Amino acid sequence: MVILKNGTLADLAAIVDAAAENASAIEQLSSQGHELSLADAYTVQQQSVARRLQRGEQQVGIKMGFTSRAKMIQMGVSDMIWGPLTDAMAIEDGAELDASRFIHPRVEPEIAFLLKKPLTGKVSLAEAMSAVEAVAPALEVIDSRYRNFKFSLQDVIADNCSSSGFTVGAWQKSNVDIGNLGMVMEFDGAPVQIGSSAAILGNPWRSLTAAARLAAEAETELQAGWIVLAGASTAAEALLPGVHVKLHTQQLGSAEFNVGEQV
Ligand code: OOG
Ligand code: MG
Repeated sequence: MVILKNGTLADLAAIVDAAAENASAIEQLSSQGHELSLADAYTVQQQSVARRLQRGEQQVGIKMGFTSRAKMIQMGVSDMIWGPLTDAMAIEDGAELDASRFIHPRVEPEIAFLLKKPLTGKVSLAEAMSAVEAVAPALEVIDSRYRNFKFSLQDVIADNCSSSGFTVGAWQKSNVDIGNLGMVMEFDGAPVQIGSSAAILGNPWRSLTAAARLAAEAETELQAGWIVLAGASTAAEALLPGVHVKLHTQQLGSAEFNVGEQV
């Protein structure tokens, strides 16, 4: 049963959107007494992203979340989630991140796919691979709008899966074997997270087939030209003012950004 305290799903979408816009933390929807189904949570997500699009942002892809055990354990959830990425979230490789735009940002190492064909439904690994133009190392900046970065599965879905920024390194040919690549995320040259791309569902390509399945369930498709983030291979690390963040991967190159001094 859906229990909605004071208002509609659209009101909740306005609340999470405003929290992101103003970089101000809110109570979890679940602790405010809102009992959302997963479908309701995705409706809130969609309506909050619609507000961004109304302000002129463009959708440039989607991100997958909780595709590794490391992330599920860190956040205490065990189901895959997904949500849209917009152009306003993109951080140029090597650029400076304005940390004042965020509440309590964290960063995590990922793999990105660039689609050259639309993808939806139950697709084989070979079909998924043939829809991809290029692959790249990526850093995702997540910033839960909930106090203390704590949430239920419905809360985090409604909050567009904590999406707030992403950097994609130089695109590489999609025939690079990404099944088991070493990934080292450094802060000022010192490793803070070390893992393998195999931590992402055993192979990051599986995250793309899962995304295609989720798109079909939502009666939509992943579009040509979109970026798909496969999900983090390790736990996320809290960003610090002034820090230089760099992800090194075996074979696939690197991605990096600097955090501004202003918090
Ligand atoms: C939710 C987003 C999860 C990932 O890569 O697993 C995610 C969160 O951890 O706040 O982006
Ligand atoms: Mg992520």
